[in-house]
This record gives sequence, structure tokens and C-alpha cells, in this order.
Amino acid sequence: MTDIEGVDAWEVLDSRGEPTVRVRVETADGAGTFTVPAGASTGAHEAVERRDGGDRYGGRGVRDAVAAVRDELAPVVVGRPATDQRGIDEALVDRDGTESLSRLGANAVLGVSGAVARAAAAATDRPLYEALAPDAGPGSLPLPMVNVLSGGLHAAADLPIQDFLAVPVGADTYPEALETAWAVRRAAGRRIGDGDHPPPVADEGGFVPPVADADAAFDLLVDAVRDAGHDPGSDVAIAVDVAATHFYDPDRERYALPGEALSREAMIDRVAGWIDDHPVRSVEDPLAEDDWRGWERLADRVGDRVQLLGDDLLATNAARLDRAVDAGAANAALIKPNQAGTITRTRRVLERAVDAGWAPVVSARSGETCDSTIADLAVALDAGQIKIGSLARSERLAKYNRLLEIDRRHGGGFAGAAALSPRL
Ligand code: 2PG
Ligand code: MG
Repeated sequence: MTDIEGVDAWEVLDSRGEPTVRVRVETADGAGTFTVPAGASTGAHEAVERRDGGDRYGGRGVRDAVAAVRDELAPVVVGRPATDQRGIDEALVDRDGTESLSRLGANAVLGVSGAVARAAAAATDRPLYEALAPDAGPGSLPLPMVNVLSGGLHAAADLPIQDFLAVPVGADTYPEALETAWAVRRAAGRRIGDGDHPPPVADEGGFVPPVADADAAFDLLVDAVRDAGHDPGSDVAIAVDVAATHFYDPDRERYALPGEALSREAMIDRVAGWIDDHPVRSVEDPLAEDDWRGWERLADRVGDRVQLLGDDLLATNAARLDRAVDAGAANAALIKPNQAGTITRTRRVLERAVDAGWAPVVSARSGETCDSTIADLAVALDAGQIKIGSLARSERLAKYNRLLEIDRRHGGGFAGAAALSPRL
């Protein structure tokens, strides 16, 4: 019996110590629990997370979202089969009544949606990566892009660029990819640390580098790749999440980097320069979330050479993805369930990206828990790439380790470098 018999929700704390929503869905044959992640560098076009305000937890409490699950969303799903993910997600969105899910909160809606997926897997006695897979069955293990150096809103660093990541493009298996990225991270830590003490880490477990300049950070990472015995570019490529929305000044229309204020054209030149000077294979959010003209120009210039990955630009939103595909503004889409608000919306955006010939990259948030659902989602939907953060902190390792378990139990091969856009 997969019919949903009960739904409960409560407040827990995430990896930053911030409150978040945990939901449990019960059927006669099994239950599922899901915990909602949260971003720091959130985009304006994401589904809206609901916070209580007031004094509790500095205004960050989620008691209202929890109450919305218990009082408004539970009655919508109780009695329905947990396997009807699409029908349930539609009913949840209807009950909220807003496109952005701002009435009840996307954290309330996604909490229920994710717990339903997990309950359906439990009730049908299948691993989640099978239960979430379309008829064709689960796909291959994704190529990880592993955060090594952190700046921006994720770190008390002078570096405004958010993530510098290692992409183990030469690896033949997922475990080998992990091992390669681990060696690069350790080498970077040795370059930054004083030998006796580990360097400080940021929200996603990446190191906080002692540099403010992007070129210096690229050099540090490339040196770490060499120290680890790998060839920069062919064994380990570099990815960067510029997260440019978060240092863009819309009033002055300038990108504020240390000691300079760059126009759109100057920012495009800067990003193109990084791609020319370093073994960069993927660039996320190189321009602000509504700088459509800038994105189009950059895509014209470098889109045939590197993966141009939209995060804040697309916000895992079907309408924004369609617009970006029509405009040729990027060639890859970051996929974050809590930007979309339901598992079904997440799946749709991913499938639309694939239909358009774009590469999807399933992504965690900077605020996470040990919930590993996105690892299963990436394999189930054959995303090909995943971005979880660094190889440190249990909320990150829960997902990397879940992928090791899926590799062991399911096999399915490794997507590898072929998953990157564009195909070179
Ligand atoms: C991003 C994410 C994850 P946040 O920008 O891609 O790295 O950060 O969750 O803070 O939006
Ligand atoms: Mg991003």
C-alpha cells in the first residue's frame, strides 16, 4: 500500500546552523524523510523560501513553513498514492496558489515533495535512484565538479569570486574522479596552510585562499593540480562559479571587483581572459542574473569552447530556461530542486535542458544537511554532472558517499568528461 497515511514536519538546523524544514511522509509500507537545503547566494528568480522573521533564530526560523506543511499541505496529500509524484506536486502547487510558492513557502512545498519521493521508494522497496528514474531506468554516475577554493558570499575571503572547482575530466570511473579531486584539494590545502594547521574552510568545505585576485586563485588551483601529479586541462580541468549577481551594482551598472568597477563589456573581456589564460572548462554565472545582453555576447564569444552554466540566470525555472535557450545565452543549466520548488518541476527543467542540447548539472546549496536525495536524483535522471561542494564536511560527504554506494550497487558507468557542454 503506497497511499499516504500521514505527513509531519518540524524545524531542524542545517550545515550553517540555520533553521530549515524537515518533512516525514508515511505510508503503510514505508516512510520517507526529506530536509530542505538553503542558498546564501540566492537568485531573485528562485521559488521563495519562507522565514518567520521576528526574534527567534535571528528571524530565520521556519515555524510558519512547518505549520503550512502540517495544516495546509498534509490534507492535500493524505490518501493519495505516494507513487503519484506528478499529481501530488501539481496539487501542492495549486494549494499554494502562487507561481513562486511564496504563500506557503517553497521550503514547505519542496519539503513535502521530496519526502513523497522518498516514501514512494520505501513503499515500493526500490532504491531512490530507481524510483525517481523514468521508464528508461537510471543513468550513469555523474562527473563531479569539486569545490577547492571559496570566496564570495560563502567565505570571509577577500576574493569576490565564489567557487574555484576541480573537474577530474581524465577519470574513467566515479571513484577515480573522487580520488583525483581529493588529491588536488589536499595539495591546495598544503599550499595555503602553514604545514601544521589546516587552512580555514568556507560554507561548502572549500579552502579560504589568501588571495583576492581571480588570476592568483586560478594559478593556485593549477599549481595544486600539478602538485597532485596531474596534468591541468587534460586530467583535471578548472570550473569557476563567478556568482557575478552578487557583486553587480545595478544602479551604476558595474561589476565591483577589488579596486575596480567593470562595465559589462569589461567584465566579458575579463571572463574571456580567464578562459584564455587558464585551463577553464566551465564558467557559472559569469554575469548578473538579468544581464541578458551580456550573457548573449559572452556566449557568442566563448560558447563553442567552454560550458556556460546558468544558475541565478535560470533559477531552475522553465520559463527562464526557455528564454535563455531561445536567446542562446548559455549552454548548460544548474539544477537545484529548491529553486524550482517541487521534484516534478526540477525534473521538467532538467529534461527541457537536455532536449535543447544543454548539459544539466545537479547542484546542492551552500546550506545543506546530510540528506543525499540529489545524489540519487542525478543518477536517476542521468544528469551527467553534479556539484556538491568540497570533499569535507559531512553534509557534502553524505552525497559523495551516496554516489559511491550507488556506484557499488547499481553500476551504470560514469558520465565523465563527455557530459560537459559543448561537446568538443
Ligand atoms: C551556487 C550555490 C552552491 P548557494 O551558487 O551555485 O554553490 O550557492 O547555495 O549559496 O546559492
Ligand atoms: Mg552558483
